[in-house]
Amino acid sequence: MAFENITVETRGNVGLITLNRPQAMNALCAALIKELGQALDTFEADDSVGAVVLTGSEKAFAAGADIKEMASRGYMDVYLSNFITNGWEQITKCRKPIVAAVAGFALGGGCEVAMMCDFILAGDNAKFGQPEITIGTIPGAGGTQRLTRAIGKSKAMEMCLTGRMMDAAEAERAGLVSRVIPAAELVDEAVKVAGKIAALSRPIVMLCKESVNAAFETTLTQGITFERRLFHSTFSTEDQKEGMAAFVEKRKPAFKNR
Ligand code: CO8
Repeated sequence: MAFENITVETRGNVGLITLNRPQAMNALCAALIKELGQALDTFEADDSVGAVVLTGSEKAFAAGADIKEMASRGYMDVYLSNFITNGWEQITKCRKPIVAAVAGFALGGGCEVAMMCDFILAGDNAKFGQPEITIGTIPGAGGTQRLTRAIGKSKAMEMCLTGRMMDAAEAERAGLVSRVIPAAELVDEAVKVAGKIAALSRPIVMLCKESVNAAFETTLTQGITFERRLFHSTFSTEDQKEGMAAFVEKRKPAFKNR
């Protein structure tokens, strides 16, 4: 499939999507978001791919929604077209894990896209921010919600109300990113991590992702019950039998995704 705003490749069992609008700091124009959704759909349906890495350039993961594209839009236009909902959902609906590899700017919609992924690996030059307030609007793709859940009220409120950017070290301290990696090694490391996940049992990985995500939607008691049901269900799989037998027999498991 030919894309204009992203590049797409596979590295072993990992799908790699690179946002590629260098002239606009990877600003998320409608065409880019549509292509991103198509690429994710393709990887989701591809049995040879077990996990996805989403990255940008070393300078910018994405500097937000395309301001030039939306600047003159009116209320009825954004309301009726359901601006933002259309095209973004593939990221959060994808059942295969998506690792965000963020170097440079991840601002506004860029920070929101990174937070829609399952975890974020940050390059040491990464800068996260929700600067919408400085251009007369507010985050519109989950920034006020996901950032607050990730780093707590005080930091999220300060960032959303002032537009202050957070560097990679602060983002790691605050729990927004799982690890900081030298920017030049970021994509290779992200592909390595995603490759490790992709080599595991696909259904078990999906169940695990589903269970962690339930933590954001349920009470603790409901979440723990949900987790227990999924845990019990893993005992119906061939891969649980294989994984535990391999441990006992001191060999590597050969998962069949069954
Ligand atoms: N939209 C459109 N063009 C952009 C954007 C953007 N978000 N960001 C950068 N560009 C363009 C610039 O206009 C410039 O283009 P040109 O050369 O034609 O003038 C080019 O990219 C390079 O940018 P700069 O010259 O500004 O580069 P600097 O290194 O000086 O600054 C910054 C880099 C700090 C990233 C700066 O460009 C900046 O502040 N960008 C805007 C950041 C921002 O406000 N983002 C939030 C946007 S609003 C949003 O995301 C709402 C999300 C809602 C959901 C999303 C729905 C799709």
